Amino acid sequence: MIELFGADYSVYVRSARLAIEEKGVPYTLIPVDVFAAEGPPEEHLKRQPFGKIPALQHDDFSLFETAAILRYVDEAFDGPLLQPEDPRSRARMMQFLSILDTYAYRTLVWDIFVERVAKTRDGSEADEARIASALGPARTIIQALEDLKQKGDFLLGHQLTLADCHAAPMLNLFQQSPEGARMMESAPGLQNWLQTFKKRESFQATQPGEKD
Ligand SMILES: N[C@@H](CCC(=O)N[C@@H](CS)C(=O)NCC(=O)O)C(=O)O
Repeated sequence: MIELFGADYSVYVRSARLAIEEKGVPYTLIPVDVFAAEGPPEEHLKRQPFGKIPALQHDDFSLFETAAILRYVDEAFDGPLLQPEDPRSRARMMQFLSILDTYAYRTLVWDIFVERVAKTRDGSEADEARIASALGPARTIIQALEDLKQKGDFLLGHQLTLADCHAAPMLNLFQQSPEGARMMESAPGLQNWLQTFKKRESFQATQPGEKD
């Protein structure tokens, strides 16, 4: 049985959960609050020394870093293959994962979604300068993802892969901001893909509770 430590509102936790759900592997989500005022719990720092979520435990095997978790889940369990076999498609999948980690997460989620949507919901004021300076980089990210998106229901065409599991949570939050919604309209391939992906059972089963 897989134990996944994290919170349902985290995009990284949701990526891992999407892959686990798509594989059809049983798992338990064990709540960890890394944003607690006193900092991440001590026992979590033993699992994830950087204080981030998720972390995975499978029998005596512990693992952190979402890209590694995604690959492990695909390779260690039966179920549909979530990685292409052909080297070029596999490389494209890794390219999506890397773009999402390196460029998209901070810009789309923290600089735009958190500022415009999450903070406002909590009654705080958005940092307009931070949002404004993120819009150019966000355009580059969305255009790059749109250019890489293959024809078909999934990012890589006709096979659901780890790239879909990793991209959907981030782009879903980004699209909740008016800036994100407008930018996604200019990337019809990506927008249609997200609308289709959001209807999947795995996406429904991993909806966050109260907080995003
Ligand atoms: N490189 C990590 C990043 C994970 C990450 O940034 N998770 C966020 C939640 S979505 C987190 O734990 N943030 C806590 C913090 O930055 O203090 C991974 O791939 O797992």
